[in-house]
Amino acid sequence: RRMATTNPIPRFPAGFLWGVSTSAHQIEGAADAREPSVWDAFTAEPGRVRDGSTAAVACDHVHRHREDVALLAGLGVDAYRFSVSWPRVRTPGGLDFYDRLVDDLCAAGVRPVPTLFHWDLPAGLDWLERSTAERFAEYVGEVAGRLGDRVTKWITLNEPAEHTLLGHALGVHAPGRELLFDALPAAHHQLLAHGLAVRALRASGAGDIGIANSHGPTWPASPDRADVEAAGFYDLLLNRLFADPLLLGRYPEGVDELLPGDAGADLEVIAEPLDWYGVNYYAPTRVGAPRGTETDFGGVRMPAGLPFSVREIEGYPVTDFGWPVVPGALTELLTDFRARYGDRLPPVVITENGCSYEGLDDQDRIAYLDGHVRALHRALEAGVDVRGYFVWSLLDNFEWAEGYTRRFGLVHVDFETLRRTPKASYGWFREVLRAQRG
Ligand code: GBH
Repeated sequence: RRMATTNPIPRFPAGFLWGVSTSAHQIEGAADAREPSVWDAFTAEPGRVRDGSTAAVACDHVHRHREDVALLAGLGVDAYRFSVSWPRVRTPGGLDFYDRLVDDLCAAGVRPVPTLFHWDLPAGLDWLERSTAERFAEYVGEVAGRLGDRVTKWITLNEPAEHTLLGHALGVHAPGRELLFDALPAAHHQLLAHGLAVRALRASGAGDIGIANSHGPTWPASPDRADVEAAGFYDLLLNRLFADPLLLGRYPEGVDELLPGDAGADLEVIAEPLDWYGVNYYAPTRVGAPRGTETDFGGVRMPAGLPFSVREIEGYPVTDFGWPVVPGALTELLTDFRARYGDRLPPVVITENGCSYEGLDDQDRIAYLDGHVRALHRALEAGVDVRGYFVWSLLDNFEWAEGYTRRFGLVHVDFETLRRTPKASYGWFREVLRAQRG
């Protein structure tokens, strides 16, 4: 067990946004009061979720949001990142819940930062179809019309990279497709949906707009050419495929034939200027040449036959999920981003960072977060314009294909009684925030 150092965390600039994140499907429950999503269909299939659970109740947040807002207020965060469930908004009265939540947050002095899509696509819609992007923009316009008088910071999508990889290429997340490289149209249509959503939000006069993309440094398994090339390809697929069109207005070379034929014509929409860029960061990935066998990617099986293989990172502690704890890789990621995108990179917000550990006295989580906040400060000192940091997550929740077996919360949830209990890390983060303001 490692303890956080006792040196105070360096001071972040005034106005730096401290927050915590959640997502609708992972915490809300109240599944009977919304349309089904692709995740409801997926979890109903045997064998899809490790503990056979569903998110029908989850943290029952819809009925307990007052208690959760009080936890946010007690923590002293500036902002709360949650997601709006598109299937709930499609249900008559569904927006009322978010209306109340936003009111309660404002009353508690916590700034609401909604994400408009965090993987819970309405059942019957499909990211392989271009029309889904248009439907999304209509829904976004509806949400902005209702919440835009109080919400001044928006996130369009959460991690289209992971939704494409895990949901459409490898089939370990909903909708459970195993299309490998044929999944890329789903990526393009999400990026198009993002661009159309930015336009819909701007048209409604909404404030600061960003996206939350999953990124991490890719480390070649060795300096050998085959490993370096494989790592470069992985970096292209998971990082550049999503950042380049948004920030540079073009797709990286080498993916053209995998995208829909007319993709180029959409780049102007996709590259609509952003007010800020959200980065979800957990761990670096070590990648080498293919080995002709399955490999393990943070608990996910990567099939043989891909042009790369994910390798274990040795020499670092790992979380309960098996992901390595490498705070320095966050500094590396951000300084590399700044070098690659230069002035095209808008101010950055870390929209997710966190780890899964068991227990209420979660000193390992404290060590993880402490290390990453310091690493973020080093990126700031190195000239990266970082404006905020959000911990994933406020609550233990439905961790997708892992069900309730991985706990990421600052607050423990007993999934029998739904009782919330702040962990040691909650108290630690509260003191960090207090010291930053003192
Ligand atoms: C996020 O996805 C999601 O947005 C959120 O909903 C989810 O609850 C949270 O993370 C926790 O999983 O290379 O072996 O170290 C993050 C997706 C996939 C991040 C794999 C890190 C690397 C594993 N991630 N990953 S490894």
